[in-house]
Amino acid sequence: MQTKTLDVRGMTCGHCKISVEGALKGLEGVSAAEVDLNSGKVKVTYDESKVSSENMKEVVEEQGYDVA
Ligand SMILES: [Cu+2]
Repeated sequence: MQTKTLDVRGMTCGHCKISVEGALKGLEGVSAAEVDLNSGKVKVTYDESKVSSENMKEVVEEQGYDVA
């Protein structure tokens, strides 16, 4: 297991938090995702043999947010 922090832009409320966390947790290999709305940081715990940061970026962007 590995931990990574994503920088996500455009999250403003609890709904954004749920959308982003849900999208990431829906990826196979992601075991935890936690959004900090104040900083825009998302802490992701994942299995690097199953999921890449490119996969994470994609699903977050699909929800309408930008990943720095
Ligand atoms: Cu929102």
